[in-house]
Amino acid sequence: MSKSISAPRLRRRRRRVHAVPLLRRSPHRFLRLLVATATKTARRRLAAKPTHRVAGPKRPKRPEAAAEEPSEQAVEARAPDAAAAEAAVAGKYWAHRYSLFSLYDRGVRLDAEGWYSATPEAIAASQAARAAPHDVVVDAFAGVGGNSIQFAARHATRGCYVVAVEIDPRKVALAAHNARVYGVEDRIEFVVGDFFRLAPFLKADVVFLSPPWGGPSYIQAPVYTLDMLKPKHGYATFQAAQKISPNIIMFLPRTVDINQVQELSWLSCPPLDFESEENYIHHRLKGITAFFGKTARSQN
Ligand code: MGP
Ligand code: SAH
Repeated sequence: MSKSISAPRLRRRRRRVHAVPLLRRSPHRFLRLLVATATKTARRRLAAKPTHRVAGPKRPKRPEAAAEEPSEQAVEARAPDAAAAEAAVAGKYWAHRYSLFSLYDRGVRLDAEGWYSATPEAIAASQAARAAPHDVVVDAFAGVGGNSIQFAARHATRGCYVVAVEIDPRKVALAAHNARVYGVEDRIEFVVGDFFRLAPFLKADVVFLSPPWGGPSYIQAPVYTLDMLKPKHGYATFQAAQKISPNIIMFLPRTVDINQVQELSWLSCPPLDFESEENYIHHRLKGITAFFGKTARSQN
């Protein structure tokens, strides 16, 4: 179910950058540049985390490939509170595991936020279908990899390239692991960093935005307004993405004020093409996807 609204195109702007460490080597010049100027932010964050190991929730047996993962310690190190939260959330969302990741039984891993935030696989696949075969895609809030994996998987034979940005290094480790489970790790560059700092330095054809909505309690507000997005207002998030590309896909709560979302297209002059789509899993409305620029169907 979708509705489309046409409008003309948009203008881009740029700003300064900070950089971050990559989890693996990058064949791309701009990413090598990021490595060279890496800030110590991510390392400090890791150092501040408790390092003692506790029993986490029961997980399926790991595939052998995971044993070679360099950042395995970051995945396994859990504070007791985090482990408890993970177990509780996993319990609530366990029934959704295959709609989140159809290959769940092959060793997919999620943390607490991942369980309630990962985009269901079928929705992520339909969002990925809006990128063109050779597009470079930035997944700005990559989480445990639900969207990055589908962008990479869809264009597996055509060299689509995904840059997955995520501020939490433990989630990047989980996403990298999950990408290996899906066999698409070669098509994704994982970057630990703050999207708002990185955006001015990135170039891509399409930007995908699925920022935090404020946790599962977001649904308590009858109408979700863009100022409720985290860590910044939806306008600021959209403007950061515009520095990279006018072709933006945004995954938003089902209760979002759609008029406010459409107004984002007017942050450009001329305004961007716009389309919104309701996303259902088993006849349940899970979220709304907004498409801007060439990702809107009116342009295709
Ligand atoms: P939901 O609205 O919390 O409903 O999440 P849920 O738990 O599926 O149960 P239902 O029975 O009410 O349908 C629906 C979907 O929204 C999740 O599968 C995620 O893909 C997405 N989602 C939920 N949250 C809280 C977030 C979030 O904070 N950020 C992002 N990016 N996506 C989220
Ligand atoms: N689409 C993802 C889920 C995203 S949840 C999936 O399918 O797995 C939103 C993610 O944004 C969280 O993992 C959170 O850690 C991350 N995040 C929050 N602030 C960020 C920032 N400033 N830059 C990059 N990532 C950020």
